[in-house]
Amino acid sequence: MELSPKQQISELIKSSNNILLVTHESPDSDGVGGMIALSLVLEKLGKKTTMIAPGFDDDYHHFLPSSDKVMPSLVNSKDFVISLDITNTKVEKILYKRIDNDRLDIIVTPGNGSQINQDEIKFSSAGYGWDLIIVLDCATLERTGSVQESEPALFYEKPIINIDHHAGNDFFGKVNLVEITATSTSEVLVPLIESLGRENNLIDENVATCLLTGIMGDTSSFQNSNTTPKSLTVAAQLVAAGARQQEIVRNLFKTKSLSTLKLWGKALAKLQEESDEKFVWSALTKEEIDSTGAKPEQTGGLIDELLKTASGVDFALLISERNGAVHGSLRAVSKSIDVSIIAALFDGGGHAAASAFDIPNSTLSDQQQNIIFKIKQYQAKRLQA
Ligand SMILES: [Mn+2]
Repeated sequence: MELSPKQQISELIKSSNNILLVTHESPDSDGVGGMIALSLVLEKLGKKTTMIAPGFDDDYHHFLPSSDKVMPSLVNSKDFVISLDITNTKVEKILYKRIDNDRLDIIVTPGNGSQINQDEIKFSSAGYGWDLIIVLDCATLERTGSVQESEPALFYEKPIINIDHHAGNDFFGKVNLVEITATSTSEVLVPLIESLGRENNLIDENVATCLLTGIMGDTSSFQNSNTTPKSLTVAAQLVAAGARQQEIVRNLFKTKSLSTLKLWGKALAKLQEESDEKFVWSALTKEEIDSTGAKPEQTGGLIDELLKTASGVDFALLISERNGAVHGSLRAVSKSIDVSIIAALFDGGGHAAASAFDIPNSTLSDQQQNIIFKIKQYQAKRLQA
């Protein structure tokens, strides 16, 4: 009988010792919470883990246990190997000498009057030592951003487990646990973790807190239209397991830095309602974001703030300039709309309830009119039908 993805994951984990966990760029509560939860569980099972969340640097997730172990990029910790072909050379002595603290000389003394030629010396990297990679909350490997860019070979060398809930997931893993009806990757992780060890209680207070953080992040604390009965059941189970729900609410939704409030103020002041086409939108230039002292990632929670202002509309849109691109973020208010279709108008994607797109190498002044025009056209047609 063929093993289910969950069983295959369990087998792969059993046979691995040193596991790399990666989530997406501009990591959110689901990516970070899910990743830390799984790492805590794997460590309990005696595994060594490394966590990478590209660009991780925010004030919201520091309350999570072990968040200080999340690295913002792939640290170049590969061993560097200098190898010498000794078929024709005898080596009598090797020593190294440190010169002025900024140079290291490795001195190889040949024996029996032999000589070392430069072409007998080779340099290479010895690899990172991970035997398994688990990618979380990423529809494609490209979502791991700088990790894939800096070390594309890494993903060919080792087996990948792909755990996600995005409809557009392209099944890049050796094993793919993709559940598109789940609110979040953290929700997908709950039954997986349970299956990893039935005897020992793997979902302790810390693990439950991380998982609930992920679910609450992706549903905006159960406010979004993507909230399902199942997600509420899982959340109740996590609270029963000791998840510190009040702490999550305080950190994710109530504690806002001054820069975030300024950023929200700017976006709310520019909020526009297209009442005929039933959506609200706002736009922020790079200068506007910079002037508040906020980082581009802080626009993440802002779209949910726009939602609260939006009654009687189908969706909210936030356009912002991010890393040389124009980034659009969409959230459905009404259950009747699939915002991933709108994101697809600009080659983006996501879920029916939450989607995004990027228009590379462009500015708001180039794109804003066109974006709004296209969306209005789409909505006008849709609402007529
Ligand atoms: Mn997610």
